[in-house]
Amino acid sequence: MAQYIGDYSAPAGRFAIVAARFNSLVTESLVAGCRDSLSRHGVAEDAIDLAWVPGSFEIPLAARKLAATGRYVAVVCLGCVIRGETSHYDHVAGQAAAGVMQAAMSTGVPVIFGILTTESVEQALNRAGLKSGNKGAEAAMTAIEMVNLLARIES
Ligand code: INI
Repeated sequence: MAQYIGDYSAPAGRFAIVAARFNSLVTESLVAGCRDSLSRHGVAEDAIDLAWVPGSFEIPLAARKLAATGRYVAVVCLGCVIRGETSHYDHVAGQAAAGVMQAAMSTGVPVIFGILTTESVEQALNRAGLKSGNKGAEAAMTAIEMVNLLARIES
């Protein structure tokens, strides 16, 4: 029986991060956590490129463009959607999630969903480096694992 699993060793190749400026107090911490986690796993700082988009709704298009260049082994998407009093949240969060998946499926490049979807600012901050870890750091590790997994499946 073949069993495939990706480890956390630094893969060769470049990583792209796509981050939303909306709720930047939170997303800047996600970006910092992601870069820190990539570096601590052995990815060189100059092997990481960063693209800022206005909001999470815009993340999938930029992620797909970056993935389709063939220059990146993975694209990490970082954003923060906080539920408000309108249905805007559901549209933005739903479309961002579907779009990130579509970017991965249409390019074959791991495109990682590091977009927080929370009920409150407090919950978002807790998941961006306070009580409950840092979603950006988690997304970086997921990216590395997926790159290594796909390499093993392909070899
Ligand atoms: N974008 C976010 O990233 N988070 C939000 O919480 C959010 N809310 O709540 O409105 C948000 N809206 C902007 C959206 O992503 C687009 O930038 C905008 O609709 C233009 O397309």
